[in-house]
Amino acid sequence: MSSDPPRISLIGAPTDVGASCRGASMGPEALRVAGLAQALQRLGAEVVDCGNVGGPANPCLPPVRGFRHLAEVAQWARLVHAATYEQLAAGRLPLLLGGDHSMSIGSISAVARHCRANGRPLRVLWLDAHADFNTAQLTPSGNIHGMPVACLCGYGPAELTELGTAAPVLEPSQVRQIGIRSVDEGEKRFVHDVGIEVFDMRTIDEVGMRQVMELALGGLNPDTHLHVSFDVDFLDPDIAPGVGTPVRGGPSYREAQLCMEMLFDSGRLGSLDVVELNPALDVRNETARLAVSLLESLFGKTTLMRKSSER
Ligand code: 5AB
Ligand code: MN
Ligand code: MN
Ligand code: MN
Repeated sequence: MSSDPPRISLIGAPTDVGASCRGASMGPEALRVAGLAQALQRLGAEVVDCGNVGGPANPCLPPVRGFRHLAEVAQWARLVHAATYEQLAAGRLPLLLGGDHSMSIGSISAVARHCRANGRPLRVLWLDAHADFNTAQLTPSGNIHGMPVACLCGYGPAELTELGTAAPVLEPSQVRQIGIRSVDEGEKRFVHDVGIEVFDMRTIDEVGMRQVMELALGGLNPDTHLHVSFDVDFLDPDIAPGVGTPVRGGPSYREAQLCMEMLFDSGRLGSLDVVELNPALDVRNETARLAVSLLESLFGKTTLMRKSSER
């Protein structure tokens, strides 16, 4: 594994047009206030804060033909795609600060385009309470933050499936979902039919986070680019209340830390989204501070010195 310090570019995407509950647009600033850049620098990373992408405001309209704010979500996705691609092309690790989860359509399409251009395999780990695999026909809400995985796999409108690279952006076989515990009825069948590998909470209960992570990270090539899409509602809401769509029964503090530590140990992290943090629902920014603590583990913080043979 290369021991070069990571060169991280923070990119804020202050949008909540993909959700019905407002407030995720304040997520980037809450993560900055919680000391994200300084925490990463303490671990030896070189960190540049690129500031925020400036997209359309939230018009607060009802869904139209199964989508709320489709034009605005698509515009944010294009802007996030461009900002992410620019940092990848410069050889840096983009760390997207959301924003609701629809912005991952922009970041992950840029990552896929970058991997295609460089002939590198891509794997996406989706840490979330939700499968985010709805379509306009299946969605109970019209909220596009419940659709990004489907869009990335080619199921969705052209403005969300064709972003800078040929659709589908992802094959289901490139995706692993972890922590899932809320899937809508139609979505459940669709996830099953396309064959996404899902490590739901029951699996984590039964075999433990360690084995789940070993399986989710299994079969990576030395040059695989790993993208982690971290929806903060992955965490149990008792420890992470600052999210718009909480679901009880998520990973504990310790399980989440182990998940992050094992992601670091993979040595493959190439890009990252931190999404769905909603400071309007948080308590004294504690969810943002928890996210920063987890990102410290993701970027290599350990309790003890580790022998090189343990990597
Ligand atoms: B999130 C729900 N499945 O589609 C829907 O937080 C919730 O990005 C989606 O995972 C949650 O509206 C989207 C009920
Ligand atoms: Mn999500
Ligand atoms: Mn979620
Ligand atoms: Mn959510």
